Amino acid sequence: MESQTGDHPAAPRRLVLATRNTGKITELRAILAAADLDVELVGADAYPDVPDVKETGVTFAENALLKAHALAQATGHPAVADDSGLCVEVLGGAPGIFSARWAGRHGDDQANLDLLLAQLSDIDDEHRAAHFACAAALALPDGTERVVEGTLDGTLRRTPAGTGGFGYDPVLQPHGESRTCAELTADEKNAISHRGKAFRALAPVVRELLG
Ligand code: ITT
Repeated sequence: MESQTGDHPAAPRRLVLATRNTGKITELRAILAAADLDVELVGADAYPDVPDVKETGVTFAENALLKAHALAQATGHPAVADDSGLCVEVLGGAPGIFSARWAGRHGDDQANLDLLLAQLSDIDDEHRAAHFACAAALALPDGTERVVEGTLDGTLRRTPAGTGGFGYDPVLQPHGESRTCAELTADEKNAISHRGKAFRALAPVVRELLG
């Protein structure tokens, strides 16, 4: 526990980000920094001995809470986590919680994207609606928990475009945009993204619970 006594101002509370996905860490840092929280943000990589938690939940919210609680318990610090994915209408919401391992190997973005495009190759443009979804969770070592959600609606391109972002960004074109998420700047994506919305909603909760 950081000292809060004496004449020195209290050190900022440490907040651990429960992810090893570098694309996400970059986005979360920017989003939480913009919320101007007096916290020291540290990625899960700062705790290499803490094992990855099994994502056994069946919803984004359940998995986000699992990850946040596991890290809060293991580190003794408040932890935030997200679980996110792409939900394709014509696939009944899949890949959904399986987005990171859709082609079999967890985190193989290129293989996941190639498989999805192949599966949708016969689907006409008007039936290619999809959205990104994100649940953002905060867990404290004492078991307190909060979870909020955000979405980004769009349609799926037939061919990838852009080099920014990660995952399925090169094929998701947000409604009202002529570019894919991978063609937006980081700030432009954060302003409209599922993760941006969820973490902006979580920021006041972090402020309230961490003081
Ligand atoms: P952590 O569990 O360590 O946070 P992860 O990559 O496994 O990292 P998720 O379980 O939340 O993260 O899976 C999210 C997957 O959904 C991710 O691998 C992408 O394929 C996709 N995804 C989520 N958000 C995305 C975004 O903003 N842009 C593109 N693809 C995204």
